[in-house]
Amino acid sequence: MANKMLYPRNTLTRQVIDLSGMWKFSFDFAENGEENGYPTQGLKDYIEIPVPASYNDFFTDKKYKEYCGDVWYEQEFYADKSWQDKDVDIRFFAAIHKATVWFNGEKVAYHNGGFTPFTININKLLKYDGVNKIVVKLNNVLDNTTLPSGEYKVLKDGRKISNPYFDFFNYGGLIRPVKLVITPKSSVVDVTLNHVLTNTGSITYYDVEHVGQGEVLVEVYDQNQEKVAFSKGAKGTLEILNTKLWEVRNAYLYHFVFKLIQGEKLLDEYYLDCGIRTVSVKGNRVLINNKPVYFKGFGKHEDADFTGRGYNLACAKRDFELMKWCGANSFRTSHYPYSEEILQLAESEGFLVIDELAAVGMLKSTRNAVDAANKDLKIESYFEQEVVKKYTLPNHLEALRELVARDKNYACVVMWSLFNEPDAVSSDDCIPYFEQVFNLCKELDIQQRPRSFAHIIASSPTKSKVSYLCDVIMLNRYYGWYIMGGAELDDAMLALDAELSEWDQKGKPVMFTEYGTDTYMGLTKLPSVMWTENYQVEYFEKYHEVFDKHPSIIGEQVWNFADFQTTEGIIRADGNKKGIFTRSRQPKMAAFELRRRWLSLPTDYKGDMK
Ligand code: GCB
Repeated sequence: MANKMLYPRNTLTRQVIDLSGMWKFSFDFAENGEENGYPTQGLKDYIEIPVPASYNDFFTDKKYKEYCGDVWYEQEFYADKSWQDKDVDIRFFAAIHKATVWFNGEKVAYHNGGFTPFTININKLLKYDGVNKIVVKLNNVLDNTTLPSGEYKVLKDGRKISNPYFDFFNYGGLIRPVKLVITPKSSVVDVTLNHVLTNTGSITYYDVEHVGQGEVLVEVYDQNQEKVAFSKGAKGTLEILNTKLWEVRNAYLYHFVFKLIQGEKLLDEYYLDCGIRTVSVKGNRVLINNKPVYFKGFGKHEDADFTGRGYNLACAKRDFELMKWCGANSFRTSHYPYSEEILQLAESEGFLVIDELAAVGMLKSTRNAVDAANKDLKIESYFEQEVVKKYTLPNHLEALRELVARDKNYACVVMWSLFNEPDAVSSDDCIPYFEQVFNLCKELDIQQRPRSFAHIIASSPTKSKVSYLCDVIMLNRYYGWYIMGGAELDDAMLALDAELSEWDQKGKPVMFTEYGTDTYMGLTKLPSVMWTENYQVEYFEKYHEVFDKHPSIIGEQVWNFADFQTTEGIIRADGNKKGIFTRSRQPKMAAFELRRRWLSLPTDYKGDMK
């Protein structure tokens, strides 16, 4: 069974073994790991580093931090004889950006796309009388076909360095766990849920895919461990009376159990803890359970000291506590799919998630942030390139298939963001590209979540060629920062106001997915100047005054939750400083202002505004 997406769980019939820990590792500056026999004989001249993590920030020499090319990882394990009549898979939760995997010397997988999982069945190659060896080659080189997109530069000494078309550090590595998943030969391989609300409660339509023998049985339990619904068969419905719905910041999760049985015998058991809710768009409102919601929150990054983009559950926990303290109820997984465990936290904390693909940098510019703010942007069209039509589009569609397959059942995922700041203005060639991505999303997602992309300022209401595809318009705007900053802030607000009046006419919900200012923690000045903490506060106060006047604005997600690492350059002082919190997650002045506002705005804020 190809690429099982189900999140691996230990149950009565399943076993999961985490291979996290120190792995053998080596950089491959000469790009000759294969000639040197790494796939069959293992790594030579290796060091040991932790998995999961990005490798970049462990070292003191810049050539390792900035490394661009192939790296190698190796790990060993012993198999248990009891696995002989089971399916044994290796699941890579994420590998940046292209991965080739050898198992016991055989090439077993190639995966392109760094932020979604892939699974490899190793039954036939497993050894029970000796050690088993996994060897992985990763490549983090960016080009116009990769998601995210960029290019590289070759230095005089022959080293490559990344030149991203995006504003975050191109961290590499096995950034999420690698696990062995041992399942029975007859097992559940996929589950799809969709919910409708009724006068008496709810009906969940389910579809269970399985391999091997057995009959499917589905049970639903409430939080008191009471069985509230039950059904037989691979497809069917589950009616729940007086359903406790998953509500924003008030999540209720049901425990769905999927069993494969043969007579009295349990062949397999899998479970999902998930909320029941609906999401829809009506006029210029997004409705959760048929009630309008107002999004308050952040664009984020998976980014922290030492681990880089690596899975960091402790940091994720701190982030949720800080977001709750601010009164936030939502975030966007800018600019790539986040760890599944973060979605699980959002599911139980009742956060609204805008789930974004790594389709970022589709604007041919290594000055991304500055160009993105240029209203009259004239650049070489991204979507006119033959390579983009031929290779990037299929990569994009595959990344979308993997994302929807991975995240389709989460109640917290309420919207798909299919691109961040693409060049949607300079050529009509973006139209067929966008149509295919938007259409595939609709086809794949049984819950028909709203689809959108984050618009750069050049994608104005009159110039954007593809906004008509969006169910919700998402705007990234930097009036008062990249344009008309500082002393021009009042004029900047007039420009913002004027643009929003045009969007109001479209009759669609409009949501801010980015607005913010770089702010150096500890810097204050009266009167304010750009980069000070009090300028950041003033900027937000003024934006919010404008938002409050416009009926179509259904949400505000500040850029960014925390300061984060970027490529170095003249507009980045050790990274992007637009965080409301520092990289070590301590509040700037603006955090208190957001808390004041967001705690006072009800979830259905503007619900009755026309
Ligand atoms: C943007 C990008 C985001 C950048 C941000 C900035 O428009 O979407 O990735 O970090 O601007 O701070 O410049």
